[in-house]
Formats: sequence, structure tokens, C-alpha cells
Amino acid sequence: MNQPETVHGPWVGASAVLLVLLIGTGMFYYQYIVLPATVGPPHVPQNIVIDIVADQWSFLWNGTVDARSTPIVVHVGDNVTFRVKATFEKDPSFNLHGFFIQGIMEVPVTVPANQEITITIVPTQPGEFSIICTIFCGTGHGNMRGTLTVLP
Ligand SMILES: [Cu+2]
Repeated sequence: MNQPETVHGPWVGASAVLLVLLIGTGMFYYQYIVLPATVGPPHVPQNIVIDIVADQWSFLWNGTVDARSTPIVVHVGDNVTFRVKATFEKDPSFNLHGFFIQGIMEVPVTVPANQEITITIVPTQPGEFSIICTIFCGTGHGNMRGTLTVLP
């Protein structure tokens, strides 16, 4: 009486396990590959103001954060205003920095001592963009770099 069940039992169990594995794998990939491309609201563009101190020899944002080790992060379409101030505490024989975001700005902007320069950009494509000083400002000038990360 119970003979058919004992014969087919293992195959039914194996098929069930396979089915669960298949569905599980499908759901796993679905959440990582299919969903992000089709679901989720687009980024709403923001007005962002970022204060930057161009010192010798780094670009510090929000007062103390080195843009070289900690990128400034914005999104495509954001209206990003940089307020840049230059200081020359390590070597006062210089009095000019240059502010340039490669791949985003057309030309560098000169930032003289004791003056605040305002630059507004609207990134149009995602990526990592280098911020560099374009005017020689002392021995550490080559280290005066930073990164602007633009997210989609
Ligand atoms: Cu400089």
C-alpha cells in the first residue's frame, strides 16, 4: 500500500529542494540586478553650498575635511556652489591658489588671499573628478588635490 510513496518520496523531495534553490537564486539576483535599474525614485536636484578653505596644501571642506582623502559627494543635476577662501599660513610668500575641477569646469578660477570666490556648477554626468590647484603655491602645491564624486 505504501510502496509507491516510499519509491517516489526521495524524488519528490529532491525536486522540491531544486525548485526552492531555483526560486531562491532567482529572487536573490532579482533584488540586486533587476530592481535597482527599474525601481527607486530619481534623485531630486538640490541646491548645495560647500565652503572650501584652499590652504597650503589642501582643499578643506566644511572647515576641516580634506577633499583628498574624503571626496565631496554630490549628484548629477545638483546646483553646487563652492565658496572658496585661500590661506597661506605655511608660506606667506605666496598669495594665490587656483581652483579647478577637471572635466567639469571650463577654466580654472584664481583665488587670491583674503577674498572669497564663488563658483557654481551643475554636474551633468556621474564620475570621479579631480579638484586641483592650478597656481604654484609653495613646496606642497603638488599635493593640493581633492576629489568630487558625482553620483547619478
Ligand atoms: Cu595652491
